[in-house]
Parts: sequence; structure tokens; C-alpha cells
Amino acid sequence: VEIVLATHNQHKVEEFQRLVSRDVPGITVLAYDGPEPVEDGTTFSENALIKARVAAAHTGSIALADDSGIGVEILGGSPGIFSARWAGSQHDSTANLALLLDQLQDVHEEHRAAWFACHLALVVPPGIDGTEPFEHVAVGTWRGALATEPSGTNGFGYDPAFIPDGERRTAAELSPAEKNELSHRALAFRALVPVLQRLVPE
Ligand code: ITT
Repeated sequence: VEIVLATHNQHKVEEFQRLVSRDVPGITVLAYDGPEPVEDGTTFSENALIKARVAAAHTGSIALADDSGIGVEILGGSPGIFSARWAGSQHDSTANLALLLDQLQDVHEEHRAAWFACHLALVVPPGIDGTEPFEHVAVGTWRGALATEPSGTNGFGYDPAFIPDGERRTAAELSPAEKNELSHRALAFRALVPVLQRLVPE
């Protein structure tokens, strides 16, 4: 079974390729380079569905999209759905991270709680052998706190500043395999595995 991964973020692609081959080896992940819709939803789930629907319609294949981001408690859950463009429309992850840490400059350690959220939308269009069309959204949350300075070179985005609960290291100091055991993306994916397994013929 082939699934198109409706993302232009190469880091997400790498994480999904490891997750899929580890947990649902009957699925082949294909890259997507079709049109990118405007993500004008008001929630992670809406934006994930917008991306997956466009990719499924464009390719006629099963599509999986990821909308994700970081929420900071003392900022009322921001950046949230605006995580990719927190410092402007250029999607500059170094600038996004620098701005967020700057905004929290005077915030004491105990008040730096944060979480990563990942909403995965699976869209099965009409015409796929052995299944009716359907849509499914799975969600994962990874709780932790923001460091005062970035540290580590693995991962991407806000990983260098995120210290998961129960860890002293940042997410960028975890190995890719460790991140894929714990992360918001891994948790959302785990919830999706039974749904994906039903698409793979016995
Ligand atoms: P696509 O829409 O093409 O998938 P994107 O990077 O624009 O790619 P989002 O709109 O979902 O994706 O934005 C998510 C942002 O949240 C991303 O750019 C990162 O800055 C941050 N983010 C999401 N997951 C993350 C992770 O595992 N580690 C660090 N930062 C993450």
C-alpha cells in the first residue's frame, strides 16, 4: 500500500519514514511535490486535513499530513498553529526559536512549561482497492519545558530549546530513535497504526 506524505518539511519525512518502516512495514511512503494549499484553518486538525485532502485529490492516493507546533503555557498556548511563521512568513526556524526564547527571557524555570502537538490527518480518497473513502485524525502531545538557550543538533525547529518531561537533555540532544519513541509525532503515529494496518492486505 502506498501513502503520499503531504509535507514539504524534509525533517518530518525522515521521522515518518523511520516510524512507518518500524511499525507498519507493509506501507510504502511516497514524497509529495504537488500544490501546497493555504493553511487557513484555525486548529491543527483543520490544517492537517486541508493538506491531506489536497494531496489525496491531486494524486488519487491515500495521503497523510502532519500539522504540528509548540505551545507555551505562559503565552496562552502560542505559538501553536503559528509555530512555522512565529518570526515572520519566511519559515525561518532559527529566527522563530530565537524570538520565542527572547519572549521568555525573564520567565523563571518553573514557569516555562511547554508542549509539542501533532495532528495527523489520513485521507483515503474514492477508488482505493479494498476500502471505502474515509478521513481520520490522530493526535499526540509531548510535554516539557523550554530551556533558556538552544542546545543540540539533532531534530529540527524548536527541538534545541525543548526539554521533555523526565529528561535533562533537549529534544535536539536525543538520538533520532529516542525522539521517535517519545515525541508528539510518534504518539500521534502510534494512535494511527491500527487504522493504517487495516489498509494493508493480510
Ligand atoms: P508542512 O506544512 O509542509 O508539513 P511545516 O514545517 O510548514 O511543513 P507545520 O505547518 O506543521 O509544518 O509547522 C510546524 C512547525 O512547528 C515546524 O516548522 C517547527 O517549527 C515546529 N515543529 C513541529 N514539529 C516539531 C518537532 O518535532 N520538533 C521541533 N519543532 C517542531
